[in-house]
This record gives sequence, C-alpha cells and structure tokens, in this order.
Amino acid sequence: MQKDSKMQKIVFITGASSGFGKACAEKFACHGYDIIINGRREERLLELKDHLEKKYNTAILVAAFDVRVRQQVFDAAENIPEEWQCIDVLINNAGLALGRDYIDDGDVDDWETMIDTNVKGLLYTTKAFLPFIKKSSSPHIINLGSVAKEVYEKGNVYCATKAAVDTLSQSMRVDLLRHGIKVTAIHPGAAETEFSLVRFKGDEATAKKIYDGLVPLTAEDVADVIYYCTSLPPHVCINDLVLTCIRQANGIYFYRN
Ligand code: NDP
Ligand code: 8X3
Repeated sequence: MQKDSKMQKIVFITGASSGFGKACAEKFACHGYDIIINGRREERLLELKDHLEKKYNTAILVAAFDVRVRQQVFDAAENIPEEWQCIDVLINNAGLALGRDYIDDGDVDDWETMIDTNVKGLLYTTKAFLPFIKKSSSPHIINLGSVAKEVYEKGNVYCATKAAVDTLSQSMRVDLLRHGIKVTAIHPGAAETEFSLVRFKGDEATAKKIYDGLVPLTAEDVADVIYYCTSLPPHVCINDLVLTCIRQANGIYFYRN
C-alpha cells in the first residue's frame, strides 16, 4: 500500500520477521499505525507486509538490512522515502543469543555476533534514525533488554549485551531529555519465540527444554506490554519494565512443574 501524507503515526520495528517484533507489527497495525519493518529475511517481511496491509488497511514499508552492518543501517536511513521521515516510535528489538556455555568454553564468533547485533546494531539504528524521531511530536524509543541483564550461569556475553542495553537506555533517557524523547527499556523473561532455536543453533530438543514446566510468555504478551507503554498520556513515561511468566522470578529463579 502507498502511504499518503495524512497525519498518521509511524512505528519502526527492527527484527520484525519473527517473535516480539512480528507480534509488535501486528499489534501496532491493529491500532492504526503505519509501520517500517526490518529484519534480514526479506521474504518474511514481504509476507508480513502483505498480511498487515490486507488485514488492517495500513501502510507498511519493508526495510531489509542487517543491523550489524553500519553502512547498511545508515544507507537505509538515507533512503527512507520522504513520507516516512517522521518516526513516532522506534522499537530496537533485533537481537539474539548464541550458545550457552561457561565463559572459558565460549565461541568467540558467537560473542562477536551478539555484541555486534545487540549492542552495536542498536546504537547504529538509533543514531541513524534519530533525526526522523526528533521530528515526531510524541517521540518514543523502546529498547528490548532482558532479565538477563543480571547474570546467570553460562549467560556471560549475552547477559553483558543486555546489561549494555540497560545502560544505554539510561544514557539515552538522560541525553535525549532535552528533545522530549521517551525512552523505555523492556526486560522480558523467558518467552517462546524462535529465540531458543537460534540460541541452540537449530537443536529443537534443547530449545524446547528451556520452557519445560513453565507457561512461558508469548510474543503477543510482550507486544501488548510494549504497545501499552506507547499508549500512555504524553507526560507519562515507563522507564523500565520487567515482565516474566508467573513461574519465573528473575533471570535465575524458576519454579517448574
Ligand atoms: P526471535 O529470534 O524470534 O526474533 C529475533 C528477530 O531479530 C528476528 O526478526 C531476526 O530477523 C532479527 N535479527 C536478528 N539479527 C538481526 C540482524 N543482524 N539484523 C536485523 N535483524 C536481526 O527472538 P525474540 O523475538 O524472542 O527476540 C527479540 C528480542 O528480545 C531480542 O533482542 C532478544 O534478545 C530479546 N529477548 C528475548 C527473550 C525471549 O525469551 N525470547 C527474552 C528477553 C529478551 P532476521 O533473522 O530475519 O534478521
Ligand atoms: C532471554 C531470556 O532468560 O533466556 O533474554 O536469557 S533468557
């Protein structure tokens, strides 16, 4: 669908080809937003665009790029069509864990991928798209952290990246105060998406085990909470929000049965 120049809110979601990002796209489309959807798997994004445009009569722009690649991120911002150049909500959601090993057994390539995606990708995207966010009358940045910001055994580098997201969210909140930009960090606990399958590199049995004895959060639960944060009165900002399923207390303690 072609976007017209009507006053319409725009949300930009990174990592919208799966999980939380995809559920957020559905949720925000349902509430009338036009949406820029990002991810590397362009076919999935095109399918999602088709689905959302038909179901909600909203405008969707596909921006397929790899958040790790600085040039791709800045080129994407450079090439954003004019009618999409006022972004009300940026959801920095693209991210992943790779492996779950003691730090001395960790894979250096996995460490680099996590740092490049979860930390540097978030920074590149925020920096590249900030000029468009500043144009909004109600600008809001949502960063996907995790309960993993507090370390658990074998979480090491993934935990460090989410601690960095926590710190960067605090920094953004302080540094962007003068621009009136709300900054919310969302810290979910275990949620069943493709996350564990990615973490355990396609090992379905190990990925499933993470959720044994739990009713984990769903992507839709997380999207509902994210949307709620954006729907508050203009003077109200949720700075940090931790959500878990009822059988999880924090990153470490679970009650499984
Ligand atoms: P999914 O694996 O289901 O989705 C991850 C999304 O990130 C995909 O759309 C993927 O798209 C995208 N992505 C990954 N790498 C890149 C990249 N280099 N460039 C662009 N997009 C990328 O996981 P979730 O939805 O569960 O996770 C979303 C976020 O929430 C992550 O930051 C994760 O760390 C965090 N989180 C997840 C929890 C969970 O238990 N599921 C709990 C707490 C936080 P594509 O592969 O097409 O590029
Ligand atoms: C994802 C949640 O507990 O698997 O951030 O690290 S956990």
